[in-house]
Formats: sequence, C-alpha cells, structure tokens
Amino acid sequence: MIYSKSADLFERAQRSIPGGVNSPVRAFRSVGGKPLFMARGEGAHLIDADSNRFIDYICSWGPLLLGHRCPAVLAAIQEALEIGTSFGAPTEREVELAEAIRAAVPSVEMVRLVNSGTEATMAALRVARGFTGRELTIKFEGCYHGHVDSLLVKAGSGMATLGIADTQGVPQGFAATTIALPFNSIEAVEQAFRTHGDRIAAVIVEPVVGNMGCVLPKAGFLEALRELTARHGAVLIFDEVMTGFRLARGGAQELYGIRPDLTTLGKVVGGGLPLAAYGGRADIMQKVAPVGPVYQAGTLSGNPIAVSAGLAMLRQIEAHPEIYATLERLGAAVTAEVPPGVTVNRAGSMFTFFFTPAPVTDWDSAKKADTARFGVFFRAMLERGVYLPPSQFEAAFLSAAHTDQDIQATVAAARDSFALALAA
Ligand code: HOZ
Repeated sequence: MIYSKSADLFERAQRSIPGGVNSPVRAFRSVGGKPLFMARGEGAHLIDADSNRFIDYICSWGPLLLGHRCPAVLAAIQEALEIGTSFGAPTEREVELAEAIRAAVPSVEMVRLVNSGTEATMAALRVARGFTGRELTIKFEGCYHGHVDSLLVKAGSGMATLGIADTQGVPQGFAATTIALPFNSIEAVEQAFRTHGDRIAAVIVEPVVGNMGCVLPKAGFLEALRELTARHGAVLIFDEVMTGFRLARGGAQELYGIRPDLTTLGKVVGGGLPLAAYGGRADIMQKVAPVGPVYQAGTLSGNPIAVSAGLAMLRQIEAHPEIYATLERLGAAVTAEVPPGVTVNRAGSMFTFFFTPAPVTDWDSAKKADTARFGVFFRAMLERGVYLPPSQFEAAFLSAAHTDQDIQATVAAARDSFALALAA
C-alpha cells in the first residue's frame, strides 16, 4: 500500500503537535512505521488520506459499537445542530440521557455527565474521598483510568506502550496516595486492607481490563473486591469506560453480577462524541455540588450535540438487544485460529492477541509478550487491510457493523501475519 499523503501529513503535524498526534498511542511508536491519517469511516471500515481501505478494529478506541456513521446517531446529531451547539444550561435531553443510563445500569442511581473518561475517573475518586473522608486509593498494575495525576502509577495504555514507568509532572504526594497491586490477586488486596484498611477511600478497577491488552478477571476476583470494600467501608469504583454498554447493555457489572458503588462510563455512552459520565449510589452522589461539598463542574458538560449522540446510541442498543449475541459470535470467529506461541484473550467484542505462549492474567504476564513480534504482526495486518490498535497493550474492538465477510478476510490476513511474526 502507498501511504504518502499520511507521511506528508505526519511530517507537517510534528511541526505543530507534540509527536504529531493528540494522544500518544496513535503515533505507532511501538509498532514501527508512521501513523495513518484518516479521511473517512464507513460502517466497519476506515479509508485513509491515500484512499486505502481498512477493516477497523480500533473503532475510535471503543465508542463505535455500531460502526462509523451509524445512521441513527448521525440523524440525532443533525437534529441537535438545529437548536444550537452549546447552552451552558440544562436541557431536557440531559435528563433523558441520565434516565437512559440509569435504566441500563441499575447500580447508577444518580449520574453526572462530563466530557471524557479521564474527567469521570478523576471526579469519581474525588467523590469517594469526600464521602469516606479518606485519601488512599487502590488501583491495579496495567489498568489505566485516564491521565488523572494520582492514577498514572503503574498505568497501562500509552504508558505501557511507551515503556514510561511513572510519568514526570505528577507530584510525589499525589502518587503516594495510590497503592498499585497486581490485577487478579485477592491476597494482595487483602494484605493492603489489613495494613491500611481505615485509610483506603476507594478501589478502582477495570472489571475487564482493556488497557494492558484485554485481560479477564479470574473467578472470584471481582466478588472479593466487592466483599472487601464493603467490609472496610471503602468505595468500589468500576471503571467501565471501555466495557460499559459494550460487554452487555449493563456493562461488565451486568455480565459478572456485581454491583459497584460508583461507575465511570465513557466511549459508547457518547455515541462517538466527547461525553462521559460517573454515577452510582445516591447517598454517595449526593455529596456532589451543588447538593454536597465535593466540587466538580464543566462548561461543556451535558453538551446538547454529544448528549443527542449518546442518547441515540443508547436507544439503538435498547432497541436491538440482539447485537450482543452478534458481537459474541463475531468475536469468537475472529479469534478462533491462533497458532502456538500466541495467547488470545477475549471478552465479547474486546480481544487481544498476545505474542506469548503463557496465559495473560495480569501486568507481569502481559509484559512478557514479545512486542517486536507484535510489531511485525501489526504491520503485516495493515498491509493486508486490517487496522488493529498499534500496541500490544491495547484491546481491539469489534462493532455490530462488522460482517462475516470482514471477519473471514481478517482471519485470512491473520494466518499470513502470524506466520511472518512468528518466523521473525
Ligand atoms: N488511551 C486510549 C485507549 N486506551 C487511547 C486513546 C487515543 O489514542 O485515542
């Protein structure tokens, strides 16, 4: 394939934007080559600036559960444009979206709309601290909760991709409020509660991790988090920015039957526009200003265009519950053929091919993956028209717009690409 227009745009971008990108993983640094600049999306496909067509497994890093330019979402955006782009005042649609979120995720008794997943986790943590009067947070190594200062400790996603252990610019005092433990280790959480129990405000977890690649919770892990937090008076926060409305309409908490105290949502809930949310138990959410003393605000929060897109997305999901069976079937098919030397992890429409023969259950096992081989695989897939996340440590996403034909083409491309990567 020829990527000359993307290459030119990348040269130009680097003169004005750090690294030429507005989010680090997009720079392709860990897989080699240069990022593609996109011109257009169509269902499950992306067309780049050089008119190359790809089957898209990033789906905007998760939001596009129904594919690019879903007609119902586009129609809602068009309609919203007729009334104005921003009011900085409440609208009826915000109430409808809040009600739609509550209907889908019953643990969310009250909800506040924000603009990004980072804002949602930052606010949820602040509310948990305000509610408990405590300061410490438990997070898990390889989990990523946005670029919140105190949570950029042993974080996944771009930090894992770029090998940045601890980012500069975070005051030591902020990082010291975070205890990072191995994902899936109940013993480590028990030990932390034994040592610091009455100082722990919250445990925050991606119930199915997407940010060290896709990693599933072991049986009993989420249940143990629920039990330990309840016993010690700490707030359990499920970061469902990736999994919310994706693994089930009610997210991972519906799938695993756990009711967290607070939930953060992003990506799908905004229908592809910048919108996120945090919510949960009414007694905790009543701490949020103006009702309570925990401050959180935003000029564009509840933006009418984003709210309309999110509402249209949630209504489509409600009207088409069969999409989850479709996504499960497509997910099983796209990951069915994996050669020895590669481990595949999948939860519904999220998956990762890890270039390691051993099971991947936490960050220690994820980082054993051979990232050089992943780079060869990634580039070979790209040449064959398949656009995967450009990092061993990001989950791939399917949409309901992917067809059986897309999956067959992907499996055929993967057969060749696995062979090339494993021979490298
Ligand atoms: N950190 C995001 C996914 N884990 C990537 C966001 C982006 O580059 O758009």
